[in-house]
Amino acid sequence: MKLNFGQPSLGGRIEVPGDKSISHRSIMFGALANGKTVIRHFLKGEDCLSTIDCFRKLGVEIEETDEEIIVHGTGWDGLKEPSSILDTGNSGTTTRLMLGILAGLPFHSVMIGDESIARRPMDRVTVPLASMGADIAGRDNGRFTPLSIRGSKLKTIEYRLPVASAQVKSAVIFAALQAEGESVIIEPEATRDHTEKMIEQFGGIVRREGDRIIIKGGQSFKGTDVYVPGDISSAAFFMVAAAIAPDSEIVLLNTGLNETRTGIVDVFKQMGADMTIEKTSFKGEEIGTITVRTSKLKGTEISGALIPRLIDEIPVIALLATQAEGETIIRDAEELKVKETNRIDTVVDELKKLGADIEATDDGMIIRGKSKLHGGSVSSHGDHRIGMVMAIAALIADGEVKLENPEAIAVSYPEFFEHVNQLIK
Ligand code: SPQ
Repeated sequence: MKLNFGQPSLGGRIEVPGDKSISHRSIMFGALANGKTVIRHFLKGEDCLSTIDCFRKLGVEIEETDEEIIVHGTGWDGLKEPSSILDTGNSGTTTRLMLGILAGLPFHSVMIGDESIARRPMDRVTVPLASMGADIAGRDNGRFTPLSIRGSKLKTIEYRLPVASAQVKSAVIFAALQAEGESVIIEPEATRDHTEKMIEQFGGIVRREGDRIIIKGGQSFKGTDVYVPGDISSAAFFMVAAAIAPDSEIVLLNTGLNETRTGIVDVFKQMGADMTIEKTSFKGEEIGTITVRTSKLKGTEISGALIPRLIDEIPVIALLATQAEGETIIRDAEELKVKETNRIDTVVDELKKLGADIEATDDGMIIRGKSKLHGGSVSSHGDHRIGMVMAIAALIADGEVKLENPEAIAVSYPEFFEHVNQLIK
């Protein structure tokens, strides 16, 4: 795809698609609940469609209209042995969270994903699940897909997560919900808490005591209405675009502002961005309007407890940092190496091709600004977030950017280029 925008100003109001993490979980809880769940502003990206497909194969009726997704929940007991392989596509969330669900169900299932999923570690989930009694086999001792899951009776667990991961936490929560008694999960750093919030939304109970999450097994859920807020991880691309393009202002309506996801807002403040936030409503998840204008930015340091609160935004924050005066240092972000691609390497390599002064470190990157970006040939490497970073970089680049494999963007933001075109003044 040839991107030749001519360094435009940007302006306008958009609502980004629904939050990917919340959309996945709304299908999962909707299926596990008894009765009907109606989901509005669901993300119809490829990843969440994979989750729908897996639950259909487990016997759940799911209706799709333009406005809503309706899940006819079967309850835990109503899920059926799938007669074909569950294909989770490119979605790490689907693969890992489904493992926690399937581990305790009384049937056999097989799960497979795409080439990127086949490279991503699943032992971070299969190891704690095995200690709860799960029977999961897979390539390289259960480390990689394809995986075969034979449902078994699960025991409780007290588990300290070795990495700050909402996917591992959520998989263990799903398994703990099926064990008899109380399980405790201890987080090294707080990660996104959509699973916990959704347990409550569907009528269940979860306790949080400091860094301990306490889950009682044997809970059943009741179908409900879910509104999915705009995904702050998608909004991030346009927050950055507005800050770095000349004479620009972008308003992002109905964006999710859950505290465990707003690390990027903190970074914008640290870097001196011209941004306002207005909280508009609260229903299960906080929501608000984010407005960003062209900004004079300064470099910053991003590390520690902030990292899980912005892990998926780091690639686009790297682009932002190329347009800030001084040095930006990102530390403690080794987790980036096990995403759809090794996002430390892919973002560093691709931004370099457009003239950025950026270098990879063992656990993050160092970016020196401010650099003038130029045209060039880059690739998404099949990673939706890298594809979108490069398209936003093309907005400020002097010259044409050729983007290879832009299709990957449909994983989380099918309307991305429509919104880019709408915002060009
Ligand atoms: O679902 P997937 O492929 O893992 O998606 C990513 C993304 O960039 O969209 C990561 F590659 O988001 C993860 C996120 O990084 C979604 C997620 C969740 O919904 O629980 C949690 C994070 O992953 P992790 O491994 O830190 O728990």
